Amino acid sequence: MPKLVLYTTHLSPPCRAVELTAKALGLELERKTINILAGDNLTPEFLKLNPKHTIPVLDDNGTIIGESHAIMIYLVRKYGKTDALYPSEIVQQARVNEALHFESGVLFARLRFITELVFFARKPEIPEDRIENVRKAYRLLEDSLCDEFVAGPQMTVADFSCISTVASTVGFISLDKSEFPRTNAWMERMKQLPYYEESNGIGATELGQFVLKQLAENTRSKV
Ligand SMILES: N[C@@H](CCC(=O)N[C@@H](CS)C(=O)NCC(=O)O)C(=O)O
Repeated sequence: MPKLVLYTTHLSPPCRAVELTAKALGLELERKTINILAGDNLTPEFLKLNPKHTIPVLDDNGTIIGESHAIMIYLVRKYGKTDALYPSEIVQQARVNEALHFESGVLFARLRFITELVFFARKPEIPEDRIENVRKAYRLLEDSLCDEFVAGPQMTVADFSCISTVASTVGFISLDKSEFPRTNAWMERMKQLPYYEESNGIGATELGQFVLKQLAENTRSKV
């Protein structure tokens, strides 16, 4: 078994995406918890690992990788017994890459535009245009979900990436079943994974609740 160290926290969607991937591959991770709100990611030691000061960061016996999408692909290519989670076939791989970039550039970016305001700028409410941007992202996901999974009929790392963010956002911006039936069905499918709750469900729920709690606290401290 390789010695894989992951700098991570359950609250972070990209960290959870990597944790889902590791579980799917049967890999054990040594988790080192990084508390971003306490500034653990800004220490000189951490900045040496990742000057971009983001988590997750993987340390695979001295090989350091500091980006969830890159880490997931690395783990599948290096340790996967098959290429199912990140297909080698060029067209299938392009579909997975497309969904990974959608997660990074749209789904996660729009969540982060909110969490930064709530946790760091301490805003008492989420501006309506940022909520609307998330709803538009839900719509884009719904309209592109024409198969069982986000990049086709098989589950891939793109599903881990997208579910980590969407399951977090729904904690404070609802994803109505009648308006987004395909997305809700896909989420239910992902929840069937035996390791889903441990690797993603608990942390996603925690993040949603934490956003709501922090908004209430920001409101109180404004008064
Ligand atoms: N595209 C990156 C995004 C990573 C990211 O922004 N992580 C957040 C936590 S969810 C973080 O580390 N923020 C701290 C910072 O930017 O200083 C990935 O997927 O790894």
